[in-house]
Amino acid sequence: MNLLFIIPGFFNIEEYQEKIYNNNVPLGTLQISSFLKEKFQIKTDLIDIRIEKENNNYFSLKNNYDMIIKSYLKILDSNNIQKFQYIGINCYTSYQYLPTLIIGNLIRKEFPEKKIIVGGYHPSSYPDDFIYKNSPFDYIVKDEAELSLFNLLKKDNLNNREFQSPKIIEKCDLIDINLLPPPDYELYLSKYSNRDDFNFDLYLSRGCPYQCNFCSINYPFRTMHYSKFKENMDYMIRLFNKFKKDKIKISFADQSFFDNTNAESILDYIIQNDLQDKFKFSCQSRIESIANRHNILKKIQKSKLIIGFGFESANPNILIEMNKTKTPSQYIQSMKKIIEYYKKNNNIYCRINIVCGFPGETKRTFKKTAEFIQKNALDENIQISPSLFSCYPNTPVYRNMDYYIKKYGSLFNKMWWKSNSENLFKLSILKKSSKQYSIKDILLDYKNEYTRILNLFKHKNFSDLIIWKKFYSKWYYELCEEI
Ligand code: B12
Ligand code: SF4
Repeated sequence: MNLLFIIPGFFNIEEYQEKIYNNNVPLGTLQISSFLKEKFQIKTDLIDIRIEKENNNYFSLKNNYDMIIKSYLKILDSNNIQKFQYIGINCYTSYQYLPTLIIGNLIRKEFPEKKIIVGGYHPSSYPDDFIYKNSPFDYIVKDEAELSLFNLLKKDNLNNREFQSPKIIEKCDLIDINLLPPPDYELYLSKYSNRDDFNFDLYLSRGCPYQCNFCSINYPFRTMHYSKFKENMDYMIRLFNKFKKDKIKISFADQSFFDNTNAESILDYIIQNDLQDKFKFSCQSRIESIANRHNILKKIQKSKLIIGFGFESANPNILIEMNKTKTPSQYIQSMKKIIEYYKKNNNIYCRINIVCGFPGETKRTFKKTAEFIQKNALDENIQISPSLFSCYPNTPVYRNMDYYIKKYGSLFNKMWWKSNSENLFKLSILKKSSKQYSIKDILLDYKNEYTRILNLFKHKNFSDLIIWKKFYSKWYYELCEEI
């Protein structure tokens, strides 16, 4: 039995996005790979189309269809697709929906005997998007896929295609993440051994105890035992030595790292083993989970863990609409406390994430957040990461768009992921966040205000800033020309 995983690329993206979308290992897929290897005598391989030489993520699907098909076919051939019975495509984001369809159709046409399984965040939210006349897919697996795939491969009849139309595999029992082997990083390292620019993600929990309105509906929250973390970390270190990789960036993919009861022990482990000198660790955290934990803040400094705080906005109404907090003034105070701590301690910096253009955002609420940052956060130990709100399916915002349309006059692009003509990221942003605040106004404020603020920060990455500014300026002028 053998299974080839495919990670689709993107269409029509630009340098700015390529930098963000391509630098992580496909963690969930590698987890499935090691799990199935442990359960069956199965051989797995993986093609990461995002970074294959033949692929060009900048191509627009509309104008380059034939060329794209040619390059995909070359990639499949050179990776020996003929040798595999099962093909598993990870349609992780909705930006990869169209590439997933194209790859699926191509495989069905050129290699008709293959069984094609699709999973990931987009099929989990919209499985029906993969069901249509002559759909190439055999199975659409929703949500966490380890047990679904295990059951499927156990029962399946390999000799012929059973279904005329795809079969949806609904979520089954929750897997105990402590029973999983470490993700199959070895597969990725051996396949892309020359690559040095990616982040290695490691997770210690799944799901999230919160549900912000802009985030996809989460898996049930559960954490790994500390001993399991050690096992996975030791395995990773052994692999990095084997593949002679140093200066590796390790990101904890946990959605809220400090909600994990083992977080403090993990920091102790890093410090005791001097791992902070070998690797650059980062994670994402809620503000409330550490604001009053002085002891943890000290350990964060020592372990040089870079934390991205999902602050998002300094406007109380927007914070409530986001379901970020029910007590916005306390929340904003906690952010201030953390900033003060970082300002006084020089060992390490943190990152503050901001979301602009959430439904209900007006010029006034936008300014309020920018002013908060300028007043409180200008310091060499703070970085900021402002981004525009993208409306993904399977989020409370997308599902309840009528509420925002009625209350604020917001304007959405429905089913934006099906468009083949544009950069999908641009379509995923609201046309209007509120009645008087269109995407064009937001873009102008966003690029002007944050260019000004980012230039005030002492330590910044100039090349990233230039790429960021180029992307948003070009987009703004495109919108001006449309009118
Ligand atoms: C950690 C994380 C990241 C990490 C990367 C993690 C990694 N290495 O894969 C970073 C920070 C790099 C990242 C980047 C991005 N992310 Co992200 N990310 C997450 C987060 C918080 C958790 C995902 C995770 O690691 N889960 C744990 C792992 C073990 O499981 P998994 O990946 O879900 O895999 C399971 C299933 O998907 C499935 N599966 C996976 N592969 C396959 C293959 C087959 C064949 C099958 C059948 C099933 C299957 O089974 C796996 C195991 O159970 C989710 C939030 C959320 N609500 O879940 C967002 C989330 C997935 N990200 C999202 C987005 C949009 C992005 C970005 C585009 C963000 C951006 N604007 O820059 C980029 C794109 C990167 C890319 N590769 O394309 C969205 C996707 C929404 C959508 N519908 O498109 C989410 C849901 C957040 C949100 N806004 O709601 N992300
Ligand atoms: S945005 Fe972060 S804290 Fe909020 S639900 Fe998503 S993962 Fe959890």
